[in-house]
Amino acid sequence: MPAELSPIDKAKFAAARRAVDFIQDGMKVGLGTGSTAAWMVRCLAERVREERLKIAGVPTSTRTAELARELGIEVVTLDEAKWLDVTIDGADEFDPELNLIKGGGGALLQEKIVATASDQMIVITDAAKEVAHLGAFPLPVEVVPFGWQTTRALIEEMLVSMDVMGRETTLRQNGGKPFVTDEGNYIVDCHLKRIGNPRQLSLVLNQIPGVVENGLFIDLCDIVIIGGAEGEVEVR
Ligand code: ABF
Repeated sequence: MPAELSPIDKAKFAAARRAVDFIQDGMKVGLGTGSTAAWMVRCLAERVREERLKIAGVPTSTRTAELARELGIEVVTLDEAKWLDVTIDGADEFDPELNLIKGGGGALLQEKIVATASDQMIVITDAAKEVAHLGAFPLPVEVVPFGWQTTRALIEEMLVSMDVMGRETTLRQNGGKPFVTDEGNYIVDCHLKRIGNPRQLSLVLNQIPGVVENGLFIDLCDIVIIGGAEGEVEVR
């Protein structure tokens, strides 16, 4: 573990390093997005180099693809890989059922597609992401730019009848302009505070015309690895 890391980065590194132990030679691996996933890519690249592992990596964002290539990991498309042995990714929140909120980094669409096309999903995280109920972290909802204000209004109208504590939505900005995802879409962040029924909310959100995908990952995470500031890890 690099000596100069902050406590939170030590926790992220510890979780990322432990997750890489699950990787075996010849695997096809989904490479997540975010700072914790970036540590995982670095640790995986070290194993590939030292053990001459043959790994095919499928990135979940352009920034992860760039990092993986820079570090010497073979990058392939999901269609070339067809199906993955495992995806390792971060999360913004996880609950006792290992359901997640993801998308704080804006990569939720590729992340959910890649995680779904994997035999196993391992989430690498730190204790601050653990919640009793999802929702304190604003739920990202990816929408097409066409008519996004109407889509946002339809989301808010739908939220009125949902089991949530908050119903405010905001268009994610990037330097005074709308944040644009790798697919050229926008993100509406839903400030729900507490989500009573994540499974129902995820299904209903994706029925709204203009909504591409939402950041609720239901029944996708198989293992969560929680890193600690002293370098310890808990695997659940
Ligand atoms: C990514 O990991 C995103 O879905 C999520 O927002 C992020 C968590 O970021 P970090 O690891 O930097 O806390 O998969």
